[in-house]
Amino acid sequence: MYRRVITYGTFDFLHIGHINILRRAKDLGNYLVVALSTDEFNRLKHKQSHSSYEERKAIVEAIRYVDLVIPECSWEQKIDDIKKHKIDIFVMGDDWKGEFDFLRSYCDVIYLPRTEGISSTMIKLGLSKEL
Ligand code: C2G
Repeated sequence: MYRRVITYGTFDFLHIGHINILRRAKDLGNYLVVALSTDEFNRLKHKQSHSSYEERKAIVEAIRYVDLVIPECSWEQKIDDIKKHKIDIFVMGDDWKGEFDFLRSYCDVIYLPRTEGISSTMIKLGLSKEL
């Protein structure tokens, strides 16, 4: 039977932490939707992404674990996304632990451990893992 998973993010400077969460999210089911933050929504998150939405979308769509990429334009769209895409499992890294528990009325909510020692910010600042 179909187990449909969704996760959200900016996925700028794609790195192993992103790949790890996408792989684990897909392993929880058999269809993975990624809601990718638009450039405008990044501004709402006070994030400036290096790559445009179009570039980040093309990169995330190229990942074997990803079945569909949709735009994330607002904080409020998650319930509609879950209904529209018939989502069974919502997945985020555990830096978001607890933030999305309200979605438990609509689907399973799973927070997965982040990958230590890597972040888009570190890459942006040119820091190595050892720092
Ligand atoms: N991540 C991870 N390990 C890292 C870095 C990121 O597991 N070292 C995970 C994050 O926990 C998140 C996903 O990768 O689940 C995408 O990370 P970001 O692009 O930083 O996403 P964020 O800005 O947290 O957006 O509505 C939710 C927001 O859009 C989440």
